Amino acid sequence: MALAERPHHIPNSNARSALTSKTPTTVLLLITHYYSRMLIYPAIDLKGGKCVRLRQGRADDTTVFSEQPEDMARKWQDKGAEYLHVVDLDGAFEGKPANLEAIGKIAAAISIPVQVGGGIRTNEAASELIDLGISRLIIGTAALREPEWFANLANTFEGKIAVGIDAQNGKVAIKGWVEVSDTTVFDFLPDLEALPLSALIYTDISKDGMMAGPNFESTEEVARKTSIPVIASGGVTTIEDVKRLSKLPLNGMIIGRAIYEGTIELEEAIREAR
Ligand code: AMZ
Repeated sequence: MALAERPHHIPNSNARSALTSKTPTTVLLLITHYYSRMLIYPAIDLKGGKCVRLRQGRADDTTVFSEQPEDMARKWQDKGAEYLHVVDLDGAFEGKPANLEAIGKIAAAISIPVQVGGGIRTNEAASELIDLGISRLIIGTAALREPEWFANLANTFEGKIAVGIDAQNGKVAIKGWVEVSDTTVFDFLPDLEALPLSALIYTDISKDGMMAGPNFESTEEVARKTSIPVIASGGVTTIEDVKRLSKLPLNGMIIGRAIYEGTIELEEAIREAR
């Protein structure tokens, strides 16, 4: 299919009007988004320095997949990944990065860009990760709770900051998903529109790690209501899920448990998402 015909390459009217209020770097990012194909982001979640997966984000439901996360990073890169998604779970629970050593090893082991989220709540934490070579920082809790700090961060590290929106029954969850705020996802979106963000990572918590498919409806609704490039996360389980998400106006999708349990072959997902 020609690029221009692909549904996820047709920006919505929000996106067009938003262009006029953006800085040159952000305009470049949006144009890159318009012409690029969908990315598959293999996920590495870190807990105690190990590569794990949780179910619905619960720390008491952990499966360890590797003691050497940098080996996993190399494996996903060798299978063709173009971008890696890393979550510092201890960081998200504790409110400050807690797996910097493992993150540094991952960044040093591979040449593809890496995005990292979990516990980034200060400029110092952000700078430390940027210094380790991380290309994109994902901010969840502090984007909701400290909007002025977050706006500053987005401007300081323009092009490197993404917002992570984790939804529990339509409300934004924070602090390692232990707390659910009163803010709905759709109330939160307009506040983000004016910021120079490189991505919005949308996770439906009830689907995460459950191997029962993503929430297509809410993902599509989010993607259609924002001009920020959206990355879908949570529940991608089969190649049919990948195909169906590929038809939505997304920047890409994160795949976690499915590539560890083998219900999706990463190479095939990358082929299907082109
Ligand atoms: O699985 C969890 N309990 C979990 C998780 N995966 N809790 C937070 N996170 C991720 C979010 C986002 O990428 O999806 O951590 C990041 C947000 O962290 P913070 O500390 O900024 O809220």
